[in-house]
Amino acid sequence: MFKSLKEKLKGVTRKFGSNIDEVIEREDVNKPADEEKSVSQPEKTTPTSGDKNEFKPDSQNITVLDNDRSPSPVSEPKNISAEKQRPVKTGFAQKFKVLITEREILLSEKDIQEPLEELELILLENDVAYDATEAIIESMRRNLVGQKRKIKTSAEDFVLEALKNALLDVLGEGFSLKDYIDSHEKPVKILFTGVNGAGKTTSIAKVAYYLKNNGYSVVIGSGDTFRAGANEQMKTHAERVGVKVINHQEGADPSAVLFDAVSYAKAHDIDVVLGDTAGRFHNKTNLMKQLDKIKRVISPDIISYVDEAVAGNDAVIRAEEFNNSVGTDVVVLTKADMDVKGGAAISIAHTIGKPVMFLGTGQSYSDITPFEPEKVVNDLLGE
Ligand SMILES: Nc1nc2c(ncn2[C@@H]2O[C@H](COP(=O)(O)OP(=O)(O)O)[C@@H](O)[C@H]2O)c(=O)[nH]1
Ligand SMILES: [Mg+2]
Repeated sequence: MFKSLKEKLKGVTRKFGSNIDEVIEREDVNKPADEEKSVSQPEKTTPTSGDKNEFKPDSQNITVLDNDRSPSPVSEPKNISAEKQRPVKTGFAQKFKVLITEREILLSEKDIQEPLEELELILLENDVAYDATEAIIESMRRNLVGQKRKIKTSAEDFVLEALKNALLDVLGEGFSLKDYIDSHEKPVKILFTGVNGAGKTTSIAKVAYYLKNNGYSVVIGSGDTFRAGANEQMKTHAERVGVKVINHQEGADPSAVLFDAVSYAKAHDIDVVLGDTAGRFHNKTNLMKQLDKIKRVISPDIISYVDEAVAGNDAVIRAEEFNNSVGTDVVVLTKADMDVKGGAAISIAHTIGKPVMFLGTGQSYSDITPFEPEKVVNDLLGE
């Protein structure tokens, strides 16, 4: 998932890191000697043996970074001047590339201009919408430039933190279907809408499977009465995941099908109704009219717009149009497993102002993931 974007983000984070390291070096070169001493009354000792395991850095807030490992805090104080130990230029340099204390740094726009521009280009090239890209860049600028900032471990970690916050800002809060169901009157009625082939029917089967596994009862309304074979497809899925499906004949009024599904749920104490719809009609106006009627007849609690993550910016534009015409509460992004860019997943919530509810991540019924921004960002940034 989002492989190309992940790699590019890794590369640009490194660039930010090395730019910031240069600033740190420059500050150190310019720093008067007595100021340096005043940082931590040093009683200078240097490691005496070649055994790496014996090396114990000096103060509580020193972190040793191995390029191949994640940072690990090291305690056991000794009295080495931390400032003077960074970067380590002894034989340890091979193993411990960077050794820094927690320190403060003041960056100017110029110091990070190049990687910032590169980041902007990477986001746009990976289909992150323009507005979301600008919001991310602005957040990076705000979090890095113009004020003294604390760097706790390495410059790269410092940048990762800023990037994480910037991405979390645009991803919004996400949407927990379980929490929604738990706090609403049953049955909760969820309508799935969106273009043909986007993955509505498959997603309904996956959501039914997900809800069943989480202890909720489900009925499906086979509301795509327009396409020949849609009923059969839905029936097969429903049988496989073990969920009741309500259907009428091909060409029937979808509002009537979904009305029956809701009545069935009420009569059988079922928690959730999942309503399928046609992605296409004779023309767009008719499709909109049909959706309007469904809305009037069953008053869905959640209108879920389904589109493919792989469609990138097109998915974002379609979702926005759909939200403006029919109204949308949440978005389901399918085929994220085939999406190397991740642009739609990153920008759709920011652009349309509605959260992503699920990511479809494959062809199996279990290939559906609740969209949790923190997890998505950690995955993107390789944590
Ligand atoms: N790889 C992958 N394929 C998916 C995913 N979701 C749906 N599909 C496929 O997309 C195609 C269209 O799905 P369908 O549910 O019929 O779309 P609908 O027309 O919107 O109902 C089918 O071949 C699905 O197997 C997904 O998350 N990953
Ligand atoms: Mg379908």
